[in-house]
Amino acid sequence: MSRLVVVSNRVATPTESKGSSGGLAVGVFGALKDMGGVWFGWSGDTVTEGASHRPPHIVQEGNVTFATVDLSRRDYDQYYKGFSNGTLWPVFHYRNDLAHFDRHEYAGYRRVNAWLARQLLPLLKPDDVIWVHDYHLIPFAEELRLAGVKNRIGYFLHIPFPAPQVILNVPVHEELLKSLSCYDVVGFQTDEDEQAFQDYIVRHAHGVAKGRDVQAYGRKLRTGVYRIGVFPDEIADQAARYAKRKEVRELRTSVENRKLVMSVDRLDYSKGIVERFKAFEQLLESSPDLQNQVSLVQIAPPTRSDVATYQQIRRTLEYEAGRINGRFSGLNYTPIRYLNRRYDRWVLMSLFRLAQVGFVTPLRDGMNLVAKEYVAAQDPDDPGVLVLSRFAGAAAELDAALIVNPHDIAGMAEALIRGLKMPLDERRERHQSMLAALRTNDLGVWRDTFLRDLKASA
Ligand code: GDG
Repeated sequence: MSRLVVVSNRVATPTESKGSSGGLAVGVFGALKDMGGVWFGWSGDTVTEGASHRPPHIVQEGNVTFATVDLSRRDYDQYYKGFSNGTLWPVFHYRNDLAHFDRHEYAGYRRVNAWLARQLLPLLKPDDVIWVHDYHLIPFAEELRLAGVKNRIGYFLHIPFPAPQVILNVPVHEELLKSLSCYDVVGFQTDEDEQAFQDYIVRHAHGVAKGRDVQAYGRKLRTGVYRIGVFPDEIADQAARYAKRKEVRELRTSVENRKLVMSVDRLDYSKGIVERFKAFEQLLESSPDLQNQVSLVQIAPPTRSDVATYQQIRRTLEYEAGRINGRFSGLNYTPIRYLNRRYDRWVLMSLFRLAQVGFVTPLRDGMNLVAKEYVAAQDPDDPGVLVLSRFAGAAAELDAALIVNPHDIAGMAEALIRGLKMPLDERRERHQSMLAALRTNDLGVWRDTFLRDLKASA
């Protein structure tokens, strides 16, 4: 039987994979345990130039090998901070205004991909199935192919694939798309993403796309839509089990009898947090009966904080939270609780269950797992309401949410009010429908369908 080799920018630790953090790491580790194999990628550490080119650090956990490498400061600056997060992330989220392009960074991105591929070679066996994840590693398969690797190699893009007109802004778009064609299966979160990729192939690469079969740059590949999910029963169990713990009791006591709107995001400009704060302000302004009666808890652990655009969004949010709280706070009331720190997963799931509204309004998002986690964490007898951006991949499945346009501040405020006042019957009906969608397409289905297609390819 073939082994599975997973390649991602960051590799979860064995402890994270076994359940303490939940989510994606646990899902991927499940497949690795079933098939045996290797999880390969960056350790998360940067070291001096000379020390960075050491062979992978190996940790064995049963039949799974965790193999990680360190990056030099220059690799990190060019590959991770530069081209991945300064060019690809903003452009793929339709934010050309926040993107920059630097040839040296792109050269570093390619150099690190080539180097990572060479590090993986000695760990590979001929019939291993290789599954590469996300925008940091677009050229990875091309580098393996150049080294003579004939294995099946699949790629899953966790973020949106933008319309061709948008990706044309990246000066090296052709090289990137040519690199993608070296995979056997390229997977996307939504139909729109898959369509955008195929449109590029047909219009700009003189390729052919028939159904899921694509021919371009002298290669044949398949595309597919694999909507990433969660394990809803595990989340429900966690959310209910920890309801009596200190952190959860503290929040419940501190909000007294007020209603709670809950948001959790990595601190990122793609998540629409500024617009969300303004919508909450509008709700307070337009509904005096809700003033002092409802709080927004926004958990936003900082990420990529050495990238200038992330420093800017952080300043803007601090300003907006301060301004709105200055306007509407009372001696015993803070409308927006803005928390720049990371919480344990069980705390988040328990807080989701306490909240009457889950407020998830990204400007663009590949899927958005928080939306799914919020739904899964609800008490089915008395569930909260999800207010969800139409630009989250999750909106395709969670159409029983209150779907909003995150640029429409007044529309979001109205949806919040509707959510806060929604009768129990309607809440239950919407929740049941969304939970059914989560169950049909859970994290296991995502993983198994992708791997089934990859194994059947070539
Ligand atoms: C990318 C795509 C796609 C957040 N804060 C804390 C914490 N989290 C957890 C959430 C959730 C995960 O992080 C975030 O996942 P999202 O899907 O919401 O967003 P991205 O991080 O941008 O993920 C996205 C995803 O990949 C998967 O394909 O859906 O579109 O952008 O699980 O709960 N977890 C803990 N503490 C926190 O403070 N423990």
